[in-house]
Parts: sequence; C-alpha cells; structure tokens
Amino acid sequence: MATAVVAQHSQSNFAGDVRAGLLRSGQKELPSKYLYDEVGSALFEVISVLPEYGLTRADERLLGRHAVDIVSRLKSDVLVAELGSGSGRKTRWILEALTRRQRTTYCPIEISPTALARCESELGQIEHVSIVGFERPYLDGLLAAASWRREHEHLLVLFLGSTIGNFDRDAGERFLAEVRRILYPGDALLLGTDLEKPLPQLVAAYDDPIGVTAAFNLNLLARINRELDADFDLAAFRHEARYNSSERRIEMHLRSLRGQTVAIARAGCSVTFAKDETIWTESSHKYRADEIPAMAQRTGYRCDGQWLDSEWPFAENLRAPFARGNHFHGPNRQDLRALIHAFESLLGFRYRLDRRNPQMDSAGGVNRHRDILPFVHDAQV
Ligand code: AVI
Repeated sequence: MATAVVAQHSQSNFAGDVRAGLLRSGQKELPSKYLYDEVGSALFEVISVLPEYGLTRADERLLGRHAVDIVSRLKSDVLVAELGSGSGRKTRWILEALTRRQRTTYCPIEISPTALARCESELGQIEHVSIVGFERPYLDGLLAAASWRREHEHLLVLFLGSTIGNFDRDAGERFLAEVRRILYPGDALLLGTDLEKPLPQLVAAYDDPIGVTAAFNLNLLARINRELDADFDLAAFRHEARYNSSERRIEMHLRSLRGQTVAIARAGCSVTFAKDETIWTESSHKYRADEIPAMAQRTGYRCDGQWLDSEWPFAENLRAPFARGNHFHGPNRQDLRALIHAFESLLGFRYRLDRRNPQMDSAGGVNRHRDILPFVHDAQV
C-alpha cells in the first residue's frame, strides 16, 4: 500500500514539474532528477563504463587507492551515510577499510527503492557492515541517519560521483551548507568533484559515439510518453551536449528538429516547439582542484585532504566542519532525535536492512529484513 502512495505522489510532482518546465517563457527545462527512472538508471550504469566517460572509473580508482588513508584521518567509530548511493559499488572500498577497525553501520539515502535494493545486494555481504537504508530526499534522509547514530559515533557523509556538479553552483553551495548544519565537530564529508579537462574530452564524455548518452537524454521524453500519456515523437528530437565556458559546465539539451506541438494528457497541456528550440535537461559543472578549499570555507568546512586522479582529472575531497566561533556545534542531539521521531511518526518510514539484528537474520531473505512504516515520499533535493 505504501508503494501505491509513493507512485501517486511522485507522479503528480512529475506532471507539475513537466508542465512548469515546458510552459515557462524563455528556455524550456526539465529537472535532471527525472532522467533516473528504471531505464534511465540502467543507461547511466552503461554510461559509467563507456571509454569516453572516465568520471566513475576515476572516482572508483581514487577510493580504491586511498580508502585506507581517507579512513585513517577520521575519528574512530564512524557511521557512514551516503547521499544518492546509486549501486553502492564505489562505497565498498570505504566500508572495507572501516571494517578493519570497527563494525560499521552504513545508511544509503536514495529516493529510488530499486537503487536501495541494488545497493544492498552489492554491499550486503561485507562482514561487520549493517545497512540501514533511507528512501528519502537527501537532507531528510541525512537527518534521519544522523539520529540513528549512537552517542559516541561520528558521521561520515559520502557525496560521491560529482553529483554536486548537477546542482547550479549557488544551489550546490547552499546544499553543502545545509549538510554542514546537520554535522557536529568530528564528523566529515567526502565529496567527489569532476575537474575541468580539455574540451574534446569533455564533450565526448557527454556525447559518446554509440549514443548511450543520447538514449539516456531522450529517455526523458519516452518517460513522459509512458507515464504522462504524451505523444513526443522521439525521432523529432536530437541529443546535444554543449560546453558553457562562462559557467564551466556541460549542458545537455534536446533539440526539436522541426516545428511541432506535443500533447501531454496527464499534465493537462500541449507544448509548442519552434524548429531548433531546445529543452535543457541537465548541467554538469566542472571544478578546479584549487577552488575547492575556498568553496569548503564558504560553506562551513575546512579541507582535510584532497586526492587527485592522474588519468581523468577528478578530486576526492575530505572536509571537516569547522565551528564558526562558539555558537555552532550542530543541532542538539536530543532535539534532533525528538524532531526526527516526531517527523517519522507523522510522515516518515524506516527502511531497514540490518544484518546484525538476530531476529531479522533468522527471518531469512533480504525482503524480510525490511521494516516499512507508512510514509510520504518527496522529490529529491
Ligand atoms: C550523475 N552525474 C554526476 C552525471 C554527470 O556526469 O553529470 C550524470 C550524467 N549525465 C550524462 N552523463 C552522465
């Protein structure tokens, strides 16, 4: 029953966002979070192994090489929370390094139940790791994970894969500052950032020759056809990846190849496109390694370490929250727990995969480890 509520709730957001984005004056836009339905998520997995798209491999390489060093810089007894865990593959390195010194609770935070299940099957077999997944938007999930930790535990927040690059720069900084507000001194944030690189390399990463990224982008229109009963002719749109040098970002667009009108029944609208008009579907901002410490400072952190990949410019950045004067020490732990519990009983649900809990283990399979209370599902931040 909870799943039905999710579907209804998220579909009405989807319809509203599609209508707002396509009927706005000026540049038409669709939020990039809608690229990731089941088909889009599967296509993204393929993108991540394309020879032209080195980002995911660089992220994995850095974590594989430096996880032990990264973990050695953390205070002991760490609870790991990951924002947008995806399949969880990269996280294995960090969890394995941590389990050399402690039992570890890992809290993946995802709005996609499929991604959470994939993450559990990827990481659920690591000894001494308990997984407590939160099917929530990032900040709600992080608050819930923060309330889960025990008195002596520090939080390590993972925000990998340069997902920060998909936020506009200001919004990204506001988001990191919000994360900071949930952290206490002694906690840490590990942030993956894709770096600037030569233009041909950058464009090829988002416009690969076999067309996987084009399919990933066009799937957004196919998804609108499937879920909102629209009549987009996919052959009348073309994927485009352009570099915006003043904003230092790759933009993905869908270009209308002719003048056309598209009906979107379940969004209650029709949209007219001029020939060559585009829908902007995603931004992927690129960074310079040396701008990251200043960005950390602006959002309430200091940089405790940076690791760079030599094959594909990419940086893993370890940030520690600094206390601004004496007045900021994170939210009071008891207030936070009370707030979360009130929030959970009103709106929340807890998705739990706990391999340490003997009652759950004796119950058997993965699905029986889930303890689902009623919930309201929101769009991802
Ligand atoms: C998830 N995100 C970091 C990817 C990126 O590179 O911005 C999404 C992506 N879009 C096209 N290719 C990959």
